[in-house]
Amino acid sequence: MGRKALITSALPYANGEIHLGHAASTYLPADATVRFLRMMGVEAYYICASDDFGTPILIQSERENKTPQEYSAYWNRRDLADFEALDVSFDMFYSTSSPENVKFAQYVFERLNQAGHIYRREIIQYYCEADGKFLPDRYVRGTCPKCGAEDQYSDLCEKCSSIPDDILDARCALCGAPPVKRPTTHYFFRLSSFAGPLSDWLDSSPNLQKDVKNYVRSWIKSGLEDWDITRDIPWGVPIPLEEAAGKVLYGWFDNHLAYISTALKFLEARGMDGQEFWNSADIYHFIGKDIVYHHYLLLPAVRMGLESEYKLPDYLPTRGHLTLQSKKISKGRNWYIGLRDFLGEYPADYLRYYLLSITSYSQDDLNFDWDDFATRINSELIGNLGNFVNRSLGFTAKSFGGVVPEPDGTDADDQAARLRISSLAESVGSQMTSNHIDRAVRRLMEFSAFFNQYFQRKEPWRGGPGTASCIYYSVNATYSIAVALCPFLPGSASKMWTQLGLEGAVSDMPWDSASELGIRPGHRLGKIYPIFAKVERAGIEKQKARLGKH
Ligand code: B3M
Ligand code: ZN
Repeated sequence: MGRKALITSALPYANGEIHLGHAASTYLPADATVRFLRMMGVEAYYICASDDFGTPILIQSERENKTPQEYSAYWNRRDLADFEALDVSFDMFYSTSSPENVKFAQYVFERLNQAGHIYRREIIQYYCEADGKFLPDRYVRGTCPKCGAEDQYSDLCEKCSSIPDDILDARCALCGAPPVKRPTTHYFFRLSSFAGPLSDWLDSSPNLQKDVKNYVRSWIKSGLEDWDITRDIPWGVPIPLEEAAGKVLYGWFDNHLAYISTALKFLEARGMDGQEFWNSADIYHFIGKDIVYHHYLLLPAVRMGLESEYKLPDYLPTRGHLTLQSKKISKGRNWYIGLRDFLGEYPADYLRYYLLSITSYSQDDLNFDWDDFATRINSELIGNLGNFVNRSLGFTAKSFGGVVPEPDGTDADDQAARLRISSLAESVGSQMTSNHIDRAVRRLMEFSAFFNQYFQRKEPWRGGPGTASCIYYSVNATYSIAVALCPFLPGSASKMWTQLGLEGAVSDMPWDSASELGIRPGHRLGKIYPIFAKVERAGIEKQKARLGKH
């Protein structure tokens, strides 16, 4: 039986556009991985959805005079279009408010409830008598007790970043009236009772990141609190109990369940047994470090509570945040680059190259720097890789009429070239298998640098002996580059494929073909042109000047 895999990346809130930060920490690493796995012959599917429920989305939809359904559906479509422009290859992009996910979340709630993992408790909550509503934290504003800043959320002061226990001078965010405190019944998930099984799971999961496991263990040690999974708002999955009329599940209860419900929908539409597939596949959830708690504790505990009807994740690749020009990204201060704006100026593959080559398999933050972006694109992607590809193919077109010659002898340089080609698939692939995407990209660039030097040393333009061999190996190295580049820069890889005069899609090639001599003597190349255009410094200065301005 062949290997199977299901890959997800954190579900974007249906509440604003995708920006470079999203792309860097989860979508691009997951996309490169899934593309690589497919070429490795793994039956791999990439599943995602918009995260539709929750108070912030409800509030924003009210502000825009839309229903929360309309509002979240708008962002769902918009996000998907942006992801497609970045060549993110989802097999399915669905939503947490889909009928399938609502039903599945209710089923999970019922199962956990029957198994005794859920209990009721009365809590005290703000209530606005004028609006006749319970007010979740986001609906209450007041003065921060710590720094004195006025008009802050009751659960977050945006001035001093503290999370106030009890905000001063509380007011209803809808009508401004001071709310009262009232008791309400909430449902709690017994996370605390899963401390033992969660520790065991961390210990027995070799593919989870070590450093992340360590601090998750420290959270478990300091005691897990049960988890309030209820909201008194009209936008969410209704709690499937008569006594709970008007209450919905907290968004973090249902959102990660959409990984499963969306995968099932996708697989079953193709005639497969979704649950069977899930449980025999490697499960990957790509996340950013801010949601470690939810993915290393809540998500596995909920799945354990279902008696592992759906298996736990094998991989939770966790990456750091993106900073912009070394400063924290902030929409409010316009220190921010929307994906759509970026792709209006530069090709998707430039962003893919830059972000994938700086994203380490760690929680270290990574930094988007405009000058560094220009330098890397111009000197690495174009100066190294693009240059070699264009040189080798261009020379074949000019001096051999576009027909790959029969090699004329093999010297030590040619032997080294041949060896480089035979080890490329393993050299890049082993880094991909261990999630080190940046190192994989670097190895590919080293390969291309090697061939630039090879070409330079062989001086084929002199036309002496060995010229045909140099061209033969160089064109084959370009073939290898096209195959191995495919998970990272799929658009550029397919242009190379066409220039090589090859049919079909390069993404359908088996990964190991990157190490084969895929081009035979006598093969005719396609039309050759430079694939990349230089990033101009003037444009970069314009982009820099835009940041932070309104
Ligand atoms: N919607 C976005 C975030 O906190 C949140 C992720 C859900 S993943 C199940 O980054
Ligand atoms: Zn009010």
